[in-house]
Amino acid sequence: MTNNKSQQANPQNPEKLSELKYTGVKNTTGGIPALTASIADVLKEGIPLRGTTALFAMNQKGGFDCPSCAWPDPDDDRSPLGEYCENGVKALAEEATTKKVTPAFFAENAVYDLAKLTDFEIGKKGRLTEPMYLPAGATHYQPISWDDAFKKIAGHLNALPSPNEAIFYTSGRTSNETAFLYQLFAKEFGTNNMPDCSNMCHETSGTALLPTIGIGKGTVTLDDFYDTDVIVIIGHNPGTNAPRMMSALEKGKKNGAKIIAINPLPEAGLMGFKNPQEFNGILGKGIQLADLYLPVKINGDMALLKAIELLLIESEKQFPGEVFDAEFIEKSTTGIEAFLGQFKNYDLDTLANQAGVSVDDLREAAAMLSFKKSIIFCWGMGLTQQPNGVDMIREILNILLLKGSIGKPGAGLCPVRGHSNVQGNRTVLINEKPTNAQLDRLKAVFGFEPPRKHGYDVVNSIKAMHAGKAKVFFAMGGNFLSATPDTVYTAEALRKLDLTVHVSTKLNRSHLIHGREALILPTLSRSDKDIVNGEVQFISTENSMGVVQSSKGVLQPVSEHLINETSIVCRMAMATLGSRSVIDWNRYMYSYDAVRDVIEKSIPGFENYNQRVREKAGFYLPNAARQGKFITEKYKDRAPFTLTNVPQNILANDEYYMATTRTHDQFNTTIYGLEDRYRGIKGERRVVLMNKKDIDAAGFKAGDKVDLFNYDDGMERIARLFVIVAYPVPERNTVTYFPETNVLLSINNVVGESNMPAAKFIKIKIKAHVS
Ligand SMILES: Nc1nc2c(c(=O)[nH]1)N[C@H]1C(S)=C(S)[C@@H](COP(=O)(O)OP(=O)(O)OC[C@H]3O[C@@H](n4cnc5c(=O)[nH]c(N)nc54)[C@H](O)[C@@H]3O)O[C@H]1N2
Ligand SMILES: Nc1nc2c(c(=O)[nH]1)N[C@H]1C(S)=C(S)[C@@H](COP(=O)(O)OP(=O)(O)OC[C@H]3O[C@@H](n4cnc5c(=O)[nH]c(N)nc54)[C@H](O)[C@@H]3O)O[C@H]1N2
Ligand SMILES: [Mo]
Repeated sequence: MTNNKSQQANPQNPEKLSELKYTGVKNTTGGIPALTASIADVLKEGIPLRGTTALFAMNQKGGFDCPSCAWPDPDDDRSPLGEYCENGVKALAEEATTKKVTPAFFAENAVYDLAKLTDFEIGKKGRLTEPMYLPAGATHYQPISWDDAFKKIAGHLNALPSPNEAIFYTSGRTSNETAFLYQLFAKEFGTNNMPDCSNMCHETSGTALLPTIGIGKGTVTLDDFYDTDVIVIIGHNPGTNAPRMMSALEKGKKNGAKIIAINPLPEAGLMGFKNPQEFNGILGKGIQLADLYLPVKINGDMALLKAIELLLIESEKQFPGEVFDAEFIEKSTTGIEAFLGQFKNYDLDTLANQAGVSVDDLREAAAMLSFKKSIIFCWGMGLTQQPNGVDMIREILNILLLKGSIGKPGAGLCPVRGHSNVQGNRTVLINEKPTNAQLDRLKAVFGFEPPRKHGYDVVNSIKAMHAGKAKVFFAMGGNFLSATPDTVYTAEALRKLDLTVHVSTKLNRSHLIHGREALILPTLSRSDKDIVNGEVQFISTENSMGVVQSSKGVLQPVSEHLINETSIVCRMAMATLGSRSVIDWNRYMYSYDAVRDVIEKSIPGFENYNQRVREKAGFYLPNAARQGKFITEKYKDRAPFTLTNVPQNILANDEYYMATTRTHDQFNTTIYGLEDRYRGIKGERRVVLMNKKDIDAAGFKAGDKVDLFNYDDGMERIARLFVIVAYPVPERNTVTYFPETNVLLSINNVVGESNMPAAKFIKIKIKAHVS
């Protein structure tokens, strides 16, 4: 069976609607609905026993790390009711399912036909069970032995004229141990082409912070939330994307903290919370979370932050010495004069207008901060995926520097990471831009010369594939096609390759949009028992706050053919490098302890790794900024105030800004269901949230079917068949769900400096649907 070009698989979700029910925005999260939703998910996958066994082990000491988000577990007291949340349970149900995608399934279903399904339908097919191979021109995947699969990969890699024609992607689920070996293999093979999901996620945060505070990570710990004055949550939706953060916010509030929420959407998780792990929370009224909600316009955050600074400067003039921390500024910062000097060019009314927030609300926000010294700023994709995200995060730092509110308890920066081990992957050198110091250490430990030339990030990988400069794409997890921007362009890029390889737990669209040949390599998930030499092993991960901890799966793998990710890397390395290699891959394949020993030698901060990772709650990696030491290349032991600009956002009459977000019922491209419960949107993902005034002005009605267009780079991009929902978003702002609208995001629409896709800032036009 061969494939002709006109029969190309659909890189997008099919244009079909289900049944939208809109019941209005909620104002609390958690409580009974969250509990019942999570139990329902375990039952739906037909896994009550597997599910509950696993649930009791999730996030417990000695158990496994939840495969969902990167929010930390409490250092001591963990809830006996379970340290998990509704969305952690859904993530687990998705992995623990006993449904299987077997060779028989692939024999029955052509790639072309599978691509007619929605991502939701594809994901529900179950766990992958055996390695599969798609020969050139074939219509169906067929089984292949592990040995033959590695031979194919080795053959392709070794045939490349340059190692830089291979690209090795990582999604942030991979353990520290696998990730370290994976980057080691890529480097010994000869390339730094290691794009990862960070390049779409918190690269912006790292880019903003590394040169300014000396570390590209946050500075707070969980305990800081319990004793602080003010927590600002900007561009993040904790109720859905880090639900266990809600317990920390609740505890902080009980201890007297105030919360300011800055978001174009009045997200339920910012407004109120009923703790499903406490009886009062399950049954009671719950607590109000945000003391102040600022409905900022999309990308209005810079104006908002500058307005707050302007007002803080005013109050410092009125109450000298009481608002700013003069001693801290003098001792630990640089550039205050230029920073203060710029404000002669700003006025409050203009900034308020640009932010879309009233002057009164801005004054209230500034008043909440003026006389407080312990402030935590949390942020997520609402900032990092904006074109000026790097600048905005540095502006947040400016505020904390003014207040001396960093490097001490109860205060600091909290980028809320995404994937459960995305931060750990970076720590163990999954990075397309390794530093010379990092490479020197690897060279000293292993004795080979690692490549120095920086590699491709995600956006540059896609461009390189499209330009024919790369020929082999290997993905350690993830769903590259669907997660990345400009879907049609990216699909073209992937189709130009000689070989695409995906190490995966579940079927996804990236398996269906492939190179001339393709491989799917199935692997264990976090909750599966990883048995090596007859014993269940543990791996380790790092959470959002720099704690490294062990994780040990408890479930029987769904198929005897699954091998762990570490074996996949080691066997690929042995097949590809053979006697060229100076690394003992065979040893690492059989001993995670041996891998941890070399991580310890190669990366500072992992002293006594094997011993400390076995301690109850793991260990903290060093973080000098947390102690108020800002060790940067350029400014030595001071953190700089950064001068930034407010963007001038101008729209034509028929244009809107669009932010793409997650629903409450998905993990990135894995769609758990169709219920965005907290937003009251059920049964449909193809929606566009619009302000009522905009709907009227454009002559539409709520419920109308529309097509969405983007015209960046002088070309037309179309996402067809969406339904209008009248929603409390700022005027001329719209919100849709990813990945359905990634097709509208130009590959060139990126964040300055971090080169991340600007997925929260897409200019669109909306027209009546034509079928
Ligand atoms: N259940 C679940 N958990 C997850 C994930 C998941 O998909 N499902 N994904 C994981 C990953 S990888 C990540 S990175 C995180 C993502 O977690 P979040 O950062 O919360 O991600 P998003 O849902 O994309 O959007 C965040 C918020 O940004 C707001 N926003 C949009 N534009 C702007 C703006 O211009 N300014 C401001 N201030 N806000 C804006 C949106 O309204 C939304 O509330 O969650 C992680 N956890
Ligand atoms: N428009 C728009 N685009 C976005 C975003 C956005 O907000 N808007 N967010 C971006 C962000 S923050 C991120 S992090 C990326 C996410 O990008 P990715 O990390 O590439 O995507 P995921 O959807 O998390 O990957 C899901 C797949 O991972 C595989 N998988 C799950 N668990 C495991 C495992 O344990 N091992 C292995 N090997 N595979 C596993 C499964 O096969 C599953 O289908 O998307 C980005 N794309
Ligand atoms: Mo992410």
